[in-house]
Amino acid sequence: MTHTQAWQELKEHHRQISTKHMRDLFSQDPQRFERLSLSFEDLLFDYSKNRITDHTLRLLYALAGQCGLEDKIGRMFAGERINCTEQRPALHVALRNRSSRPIHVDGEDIMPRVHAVLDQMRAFVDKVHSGAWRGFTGEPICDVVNIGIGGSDLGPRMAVQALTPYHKPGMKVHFVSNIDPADLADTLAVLRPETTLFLIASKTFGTQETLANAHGARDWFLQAAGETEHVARHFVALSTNSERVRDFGIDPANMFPFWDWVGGRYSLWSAIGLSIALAAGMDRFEELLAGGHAMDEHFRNAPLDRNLPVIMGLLGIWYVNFFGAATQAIVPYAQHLQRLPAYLQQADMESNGKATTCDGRAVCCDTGPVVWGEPGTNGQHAFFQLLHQGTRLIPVDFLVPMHSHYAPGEHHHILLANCLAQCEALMRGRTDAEARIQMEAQGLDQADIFRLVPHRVFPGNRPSNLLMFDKLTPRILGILIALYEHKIYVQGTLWGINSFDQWGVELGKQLAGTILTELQEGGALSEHDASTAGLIRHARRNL
Ligand code: G6Q
Repeated sequence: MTHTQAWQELKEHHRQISTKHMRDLFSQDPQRFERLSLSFEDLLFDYSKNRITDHTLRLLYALAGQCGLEDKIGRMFAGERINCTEQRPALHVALRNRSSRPIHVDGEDIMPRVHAVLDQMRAFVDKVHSGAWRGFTGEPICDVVNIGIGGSDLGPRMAVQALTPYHKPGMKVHFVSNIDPADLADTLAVLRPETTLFLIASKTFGTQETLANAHGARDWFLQAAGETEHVARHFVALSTNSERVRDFGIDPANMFPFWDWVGGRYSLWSAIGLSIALAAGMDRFEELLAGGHAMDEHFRNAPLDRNLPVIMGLLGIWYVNFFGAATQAIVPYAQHLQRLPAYLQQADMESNGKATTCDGRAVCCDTGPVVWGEPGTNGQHAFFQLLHQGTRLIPVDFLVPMHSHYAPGEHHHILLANCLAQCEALMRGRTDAEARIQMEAQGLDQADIFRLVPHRVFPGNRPSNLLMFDKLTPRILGILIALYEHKIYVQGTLWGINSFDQWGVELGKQLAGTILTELQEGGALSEHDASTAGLIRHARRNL
């Protein structure tokens, strides 16, 4: 990317535009909002409050073109092995392919397999909801516990919470991920084994935390149930690895499969989404898939300059690589999207937190930013101070529904007003003169005004996107998640990195093994640095 003509021109253009204020760009162009916003179904994407002009956009589209973005998008949908280090396709789009278009992997159309698992999920979910699936005492299931971590936890956990208004009455879904025993203990404390169903969610079925928690849950269950034959009514597996599922003691008939071409952090659309379907019903889960598919079709077909994920991805590159922005804030003005920042943190940082290009060379520019955030309005009373007056440039994505699922009226209007006010304030800031006028109106004397002006000035010119939609439905949730997934792919493609591997996570899976043995079994320590060795000895003395 850095060798393209467009990159060089963008560098020069950045020098010119970095002194321009968005206030002026707005006052010079009354049509700026109309020109720099796009609709997709009931989603309105406003990107007019960015530090861009038409020329910036032209150069960014040229950059995408010179990096072969359209070809790379086609390669993903065609099932090519774009996950170059693991030699796999990245086909989460197949999981939500609602068209009759076949998708091939090694010459096989994988769509019949995808549909078979969806049918299996529907049959199971219907049985649980109707009470046909019962626990070992004959009571119906009313609590579901998803045991998984990382991609086998964050997506379903976020989506289950997002779809709270759609939850089936009498059905509660819980999540256990952390190996800290507090997580499992707190969850089990409020449950009855007779009416609890455990979903052991693990692509590999080899993840230490998940297996330890699954064993803990099974021990807890067997203390009440006694006979291991009852495990079959209370434990199902969501995995790609049937041998390990059998070794754990789960009947492969109770396994919901998926495949190695589904990345963990892209897997909520697969059997890993069973907790979503159990919470809200299979019809709602399929609406989520349909939303994701609608965004896929848009991403595949829309021209670059009308393409939401492409525009979002390019804007992100503009800030990371030209303005030096190190982080990206995600602020949903929707309580039920509370887990969205954590979900996107993994989706983005695990995908694009890389410094090596697909062909094995070091990248020569920054890649994925730190992604973080909290829902509004809570965030306003916490970190927004730094967004407004701190020394760093932090682009913000705001998300807000127009309507609430809950009582209409003031609460939601206050929420919406706050969201719009924050976008406006970040863009406009407050000038010296405006700060003075405000303080004069408040009756402050001139000495105080003089003293306080520097503190009450806001520089503004701080960029944000606004994603505004009608209501938080399964379909719009699917659209939003797919939008971010594709944005991440656009950026990974331009940076020339592989967005679909995660060697940093694999490292974590290997590291603790030796130290665990040393902690548990004593004996001579293997080669460690002095600090680690000292800490292990300290822990041994105090365990
Ligand atoms: C996601 C990562 C990682 C993974 C977890 C759990 O893309 O690969 O977060 O999802 O480590 O792995 P398992 O599902 O195999 O237990």
